[in-house]
Amino acid sequence: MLSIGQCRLEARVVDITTLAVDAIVNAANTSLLGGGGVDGAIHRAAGRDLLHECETLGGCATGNAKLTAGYRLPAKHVIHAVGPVWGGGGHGEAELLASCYRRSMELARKAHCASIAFPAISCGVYRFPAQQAVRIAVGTVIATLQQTAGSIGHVIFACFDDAMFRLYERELDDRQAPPSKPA
Ligand code: AR6
Repeated sequence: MLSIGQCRLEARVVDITTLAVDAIVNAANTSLLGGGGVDGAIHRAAGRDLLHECETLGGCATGNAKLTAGYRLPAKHVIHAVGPVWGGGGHGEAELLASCYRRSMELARKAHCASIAFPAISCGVYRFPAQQAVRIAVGTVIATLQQTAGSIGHVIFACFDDAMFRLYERELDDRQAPPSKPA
């Protein structure tokens, strides 16, 4: 766990569809019409009404995100972020992934969310190297929190397996400021 100002950041091994937070982030594709992985799980748990709202959104560019209601999910909102497909690293993948986290935080703040949970965007079917993705995820969320004091007091990095959880734990630990020396 790590605190940045008033905000708590933590990693958990959990199915993101079970989290009763103000917003969960979906690792979507540009159509926003569903797919496999976490996207499929979110659509299954939210029900058909989520798809109907997504159909009105006109898709979403890579690196961007769009917000919907959560419908039958315990989460109030879903933020559909479109991560880059890993193509070796020379196609702006790192910046596009960072942009997903920035845009998701921005939309969550605009919707007055106090809590948000992220999956490891692009780390499944899109094959982004996990360690680099985790560094970008944590670094971008921290930078966003430092730049704008907003409503968000709790960020959860939802991991599907222990290996991913350990990467987030290490990254959060590494960014913990060293305790100040006694006078
Ligand atoms: N809760 C938390 N994490 C999960 C869950 C879950 N229920 N299910 C999977 N993960 P992926 P991508 C993890 O493939 O790489 C879809 O078809 C998973 O272990 O879902 O961004 C979309 O429609 C991995 O660490 O997303 C797109 O076409 C992470 O979530 C495409 O896949 C992301 O894996 C997007 O690919």
